[in-house]
Amino acid sequence: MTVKIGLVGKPNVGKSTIFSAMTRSQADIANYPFTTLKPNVGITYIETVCPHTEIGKQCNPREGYCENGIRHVPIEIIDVPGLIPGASQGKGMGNEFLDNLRDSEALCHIIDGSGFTAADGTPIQIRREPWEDIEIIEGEIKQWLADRIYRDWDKFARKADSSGENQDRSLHRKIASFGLTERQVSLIFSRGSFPARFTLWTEEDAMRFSEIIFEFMKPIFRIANKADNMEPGIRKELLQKYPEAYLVSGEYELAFEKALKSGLIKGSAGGFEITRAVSRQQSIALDRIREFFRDPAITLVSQIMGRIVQEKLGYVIVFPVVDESTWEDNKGNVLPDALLMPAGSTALDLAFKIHTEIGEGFIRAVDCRTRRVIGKDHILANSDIIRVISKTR
Ligand SMILES: Nc1nc2c(ncn2[C@@H]2O[C@H](COP(=O)(O)OP(=O)(O)OP(=O)(O)O)[C@@H](O)[C@H]2O)c(=O)[nH]1
Ligand SMILES: [Mg+2]
Repeated sequence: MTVKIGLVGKPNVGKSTIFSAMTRSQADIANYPFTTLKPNVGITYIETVCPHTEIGKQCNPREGYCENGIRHVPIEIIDVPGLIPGASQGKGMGNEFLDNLRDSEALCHIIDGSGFTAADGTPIQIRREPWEDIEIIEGEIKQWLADRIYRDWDKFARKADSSGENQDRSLHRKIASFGLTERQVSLIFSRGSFPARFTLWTEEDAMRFSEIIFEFMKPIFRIANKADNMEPGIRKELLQKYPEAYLVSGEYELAFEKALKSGLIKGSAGGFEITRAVSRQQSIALDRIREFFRDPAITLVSQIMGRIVQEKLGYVIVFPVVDESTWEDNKGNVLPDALLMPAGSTALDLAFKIHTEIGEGFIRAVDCRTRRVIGKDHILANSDIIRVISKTR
């Protein structure tokens, strides 16, 4: 199970373009709403310095890859069909597509920075303020979540109230598919004051509860796409309203990736050279792309995921090994696994992630850099190389 991130937004904002740039695959892209009819699922990578550079041996990744000492750790990206006002009620492509986001840990809300699309994604000639869509679309997602929680509520409430079971436990079971722990549910539950009996809950209570859940479990990151065609005033205002928003251009990044792949250019997005004879038109386009990415306010979509997963969600990348001196597994593979572990994970959590049996038989672990023995409660740090010693191995 890897970390999953969902791309959401109204139609025609460039979700599939961003998806293609991130996953280096080809999703359907077109300037009309509902180009995407089925979710696209793909892999992108987050980058970290690979510890193999410390021991002078090349690693053998089981998943992802390693290039020039940078380990690329896979995560999953889901590009869903566009959402329109009323989506949670089944309008547009219907809310079944929202269900695809159920197990996404965070959502990237893509908005059209250029403003040349209406609320339903239809192309328009006069710019709209791009932040208008933030409330509309995010409101739909919250409503969808509330509906999922409130679905079959009466039946659930009657049963839970009469069972005498602890309320947290009942509620946890009801929303099990959202992947929260019982402790998290208790915490959310204690944050708002909810009626003492489930049968007394109103739809409003469910909405309030889902809002707290939402903030807790589905952080939203806003990404303004089409920044290549954004008015300076609008760009400034957006960043004032949403200082954490990223500015990107899926289109330019995709063009850059393609040119790089075909060998037309060499180097980074903001500093590439053209290596072959190109037409004047191509040369102008490439210069414009290079210039665009030189702007420090612009982020590469391929780097956003690393920032979100590591900096915002607090994941650490941990390398479990079997041999503490060679950093190999028992088949001689050097640093075979790079595992993403949630913030605050312990050595015991790692043991369970490797295998339930290893977790159950946990004896102690070793920090392979310092060769120090660590206990089950030891909190893992980014780039830790850990050997777990367990009754089963
Ligand atoms: N100027 C500019 N246009 C872009 C950019 N990204 C995408 N587009 C254009 O926006 C249109 C929509 O792109 P898609 O990627 O199909 O949009 P989508 O959000 O997946 O749309 P749906 O699948 O209909 O929900 C296409 O014409 C793209 O070429 C960008 O960064 N800049
Ligand atoms: Mg699409």
